[in-house]
Amino acid sequence: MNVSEHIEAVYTEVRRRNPGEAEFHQAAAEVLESLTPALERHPEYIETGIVERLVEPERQLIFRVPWVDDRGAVRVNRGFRVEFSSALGPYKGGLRFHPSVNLGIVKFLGFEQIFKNALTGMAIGGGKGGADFDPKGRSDGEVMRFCQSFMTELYRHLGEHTDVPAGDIGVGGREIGYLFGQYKRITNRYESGVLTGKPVGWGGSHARTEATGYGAVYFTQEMLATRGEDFDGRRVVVSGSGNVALYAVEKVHALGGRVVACSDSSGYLVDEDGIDLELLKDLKEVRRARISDYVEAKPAARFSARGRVFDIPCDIALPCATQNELGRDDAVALVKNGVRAVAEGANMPCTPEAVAVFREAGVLFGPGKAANAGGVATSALEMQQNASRDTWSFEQTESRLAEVMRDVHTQCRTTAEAYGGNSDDYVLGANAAGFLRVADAMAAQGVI
Ligand code: NDP
Ligand code: 2IT
Repeated sequence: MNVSEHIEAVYTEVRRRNPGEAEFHQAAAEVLESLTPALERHPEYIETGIVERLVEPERQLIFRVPWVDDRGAVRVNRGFRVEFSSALGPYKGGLRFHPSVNLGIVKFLGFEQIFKNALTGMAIGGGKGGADFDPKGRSDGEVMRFCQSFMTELYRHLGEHTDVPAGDIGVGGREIGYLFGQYKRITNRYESGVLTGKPVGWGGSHARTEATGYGAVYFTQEMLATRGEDFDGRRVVVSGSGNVALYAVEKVHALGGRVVACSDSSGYLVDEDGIDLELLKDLKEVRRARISDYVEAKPAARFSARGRVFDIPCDIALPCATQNELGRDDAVALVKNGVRAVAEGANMPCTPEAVAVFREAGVLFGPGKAANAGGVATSALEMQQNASRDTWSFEQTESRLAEVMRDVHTQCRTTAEAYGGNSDDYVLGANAAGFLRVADAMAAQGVI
């Protein structure tokens, strides 16, 4: 069997064994397609079954999460934690609370996380979890009881050297606080490093809140620099208006760009003056409101419940909401409007068809594994601070983040050049570089 046949056989088996998990199939296909040159140079990875082992999580947990709502009614959600790979360190990756969460989504996210975490150069394995709980419209008390019930099951699988969750969609500082409190209560241990994304003041790291959005913009800045360009004076569209999107907007503005549109699941917002970030932060971080409310405070802006945010002309697009939010038609519209660069702040926001459109048009494209790695990298910095009982300044932490993003960018380009001959192929570069680091560790650790 040659390398292509081997990869095809692994993919066929992934589909057969994981029926109905469309997002996991999609994520696996994207990585596997990039591995031919790496496996041709390393036949020992085929002999030791590295790829077959990588696509099978080390452990998958699914559990009942019962809780009582404010009216006294019993609710039941489903919780997940997929511990995908511990080759490089404890399982590491966020928790997502969203009604769309199912096993296939958690597995796609956990699989991506393995390679992303490897790219950061830190000692972190890959995992992901969450629940089909919808925090929208829930009181703080309801969210607290849900988090306590979730942790009452999950705590036995966690530990600072075992599995270290963080936030993702629907999980921010509030939820991490409740989860940490329950873990501490059950275990009777103040184990700071068991969760990251904690608020600053009791174990959280400066710049973790900002890290994913800032990191995605740093990565884009590096991509633009390869063509002698930068953010200054550029029009930018950012989708989403959550944690990643807000801090992407903040950094774009700091670098002289202008974000003219953003979105949430109810529609999108255009503000030609540039998004007023203080207003948007107050709406989203404090009031937990909809972006349509922005227009009440700023009537010159326009909200649209229909249509597509990526139809708004821009030089740079940063999809920062959710998977498969940017399809072929969006990509065609962006290219027609002259987009120069696209970087994925979210995980897998661009469909494979959209990525193909960018590739054909020669648009710089930064895949999520590389572009949004700043969040988890700063989580690893939080773990370092917790382990040494130290607190670094914002500046010190942000400069480490910037250094990691520059290094991830360089790794993508040099690996793409070495394994495919085209240093602009960030998809190949990110997948191959992440894979090689994990594969080396797996080969050394034996068949486990
Ligand atoms: P948040 O919950 O803070 O924000 C999510 C944003 O995306 C909201 O604006 C939300 O709108 C929108 N959104 C979510 N789901 C959908 C959907 N199905 N359709 C349309 N819009 C949707 O999450 P984050 O900002 O933390 O995460 C955003 C993305 O970034 C995710 O893909 C996540 O996996 C990824 N990511 C996050 C990291 C982090 O550190 N937080 C690190 C790396 C990647 P609404 O409020 O209306 O639901
Ligand atoms: O997708 C991601 O990288 C995250 N949600 C952050 C994970 C983490 O452990 O900080």
